[in-house]
Amino acid sequence: MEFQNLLYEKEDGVALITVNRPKALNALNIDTLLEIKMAVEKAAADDEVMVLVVTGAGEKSFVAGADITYMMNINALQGREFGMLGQEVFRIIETLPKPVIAAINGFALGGGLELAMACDFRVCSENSKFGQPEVGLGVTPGFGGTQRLPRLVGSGMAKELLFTGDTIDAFEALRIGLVNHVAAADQLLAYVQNMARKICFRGQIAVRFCKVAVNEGLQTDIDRAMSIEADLFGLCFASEDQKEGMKAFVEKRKANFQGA
Ligand code: DAK
Repeated sequence: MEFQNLLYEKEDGVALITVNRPKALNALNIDTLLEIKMAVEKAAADDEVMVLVVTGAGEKSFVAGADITYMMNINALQGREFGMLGQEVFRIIETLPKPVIAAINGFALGGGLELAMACDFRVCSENSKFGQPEVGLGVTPGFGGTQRLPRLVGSGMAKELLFTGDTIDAFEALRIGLVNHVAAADQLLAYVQNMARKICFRGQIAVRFCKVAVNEGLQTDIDRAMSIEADLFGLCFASEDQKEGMKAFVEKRKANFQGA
């Protein structure tokens, strides 16, 4: 599969998807969104891939938003379709049965922050900048930003960022819980790849069930959420990984999980 707007690499169970339009600071146009969808589906279908990492090409930008040069002349119907495409692609990432980590290497603005927020968690470089500047362009965020930002940082902080369009730096993003870690720019990918590899050594069925339990549990009431957790916990006992994990513990050795 040939990609024009991104790079796809695979190493040691980790698929690295790099949005690659550095001249436009990796802004998202329709083709790029469609390629992200294809790359994510390719990684999802590949049994050797256990974790996905999403990043941006160049040293300056993760993704500086949806492509303003495309959006400036579209009509309401095209705007709706563009928004729905971004929402669909990001929802695929959010619900993918494999962990997805955003390695944010610079600007994560507008659609770029929305892409990062659709990932399971975020790690950024010290030079990163975050914001939802859409109100300065006369639009609302359209790829899930009004919904995921308050879920991540709370409604007051989200509304401040959405209403002002202000940009915050890496350490403010860390403080408000938008990112989990800040790494030196030249260490970012190695840092994230280490985290990804650590996940690869765990029981993959259990990892995937954790993602489902968190995602689905957050969408429902606590009693239903506990029931979802109990069902998934119970299902783990139908796996070889559970037998191997517990046997390895008793035998005082590292588990050799097969993801089965
Ligand atoms: N789109 C297109 N091109 C972009 C871009 C973007 N979002 N961001 C940067 N570029 C391009 C610049 O135009 C410039 O191109 P050339 O002039 O060289 O051809 C090149 O990238 C380098 O950018 P700068 O020269 O501006 O670089 P600086 O370091 O000076 O500034 C910056 C970097 C990130 C601060 C600045 O480029 C900037 O402010 N960029 C725009 C950031 C932004 O506003 N992002 C949010 C985009 S809006 C919806 C659906 C979707 C959306 C909304 C609604 N509905 C359906 C309702 C999504 C909205 C967005 O994401």
